[in-house]
Amino acid sequence: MRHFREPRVPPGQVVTSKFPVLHYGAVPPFDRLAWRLRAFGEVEEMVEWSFDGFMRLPKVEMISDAHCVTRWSKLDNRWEGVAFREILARIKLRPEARFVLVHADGGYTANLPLDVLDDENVLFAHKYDGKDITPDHGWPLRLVVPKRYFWKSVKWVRGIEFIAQDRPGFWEMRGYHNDGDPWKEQRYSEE
Ligand SMILES: Nc1nc2c(c(=O)[nH]1)N[C@H]1C(S)=C(S)[C@@H](COP(=O)(O)O)O[C@H]1N2
Ligand SMILES: [Mo]
Repeated sequence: MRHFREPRVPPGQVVTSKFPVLHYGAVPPFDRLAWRLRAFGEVEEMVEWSFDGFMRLPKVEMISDAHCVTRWSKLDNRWEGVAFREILARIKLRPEARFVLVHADGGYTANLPLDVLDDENVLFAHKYDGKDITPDHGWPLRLVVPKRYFWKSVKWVRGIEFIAQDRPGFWEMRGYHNDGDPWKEQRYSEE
């Protein structure tokens, strides 16, 4: 499945063929037996997946573009993983759930409205271009949200916290725009 918005490259972006590595802090170690993905917050019951359990979920392949707020865009990224909607179908949300704070190993977070994540092009990816994602790009699991700047595509995802009121994530607390729509050039919040 391919998902592109028009114009294909958002304003102020430059296309690169490289795949830059960008993150705050160190690449977290991966412990296959200890690893869990947790859905919590405004849910009737917390849901938790082990690594092997998560890998048994139905997979999809999606091709999308990545737009970093630092102005590089990388087109035609072939991701494979579990659709966000596949996860959503396995969780009973409370009616209060309207936003999501996505948590990574090491404390990085990003916030997104639930309706932005509840889209057919959002997935938790474990493969890139047919191969396991490398540790520096987020192994074993990264979120991919093509409609937002790439900082919201959280690497090393471990938690999906459903919340009633929006709460800023790591970069959103440090001056990045709360919404981060590349086509609206929502890079930084107003002073
Ligand atoms: N856990 C975590 N995820 C993260 C980040 C981070 O610092 N920690 N940086 C974000 C930013 S700013 C970008 S541009 C992309 C970069 O992804 P890449 O290194 O695979 O290109 O990851 C995003 N996801
Ligand atoms: Mo970024």
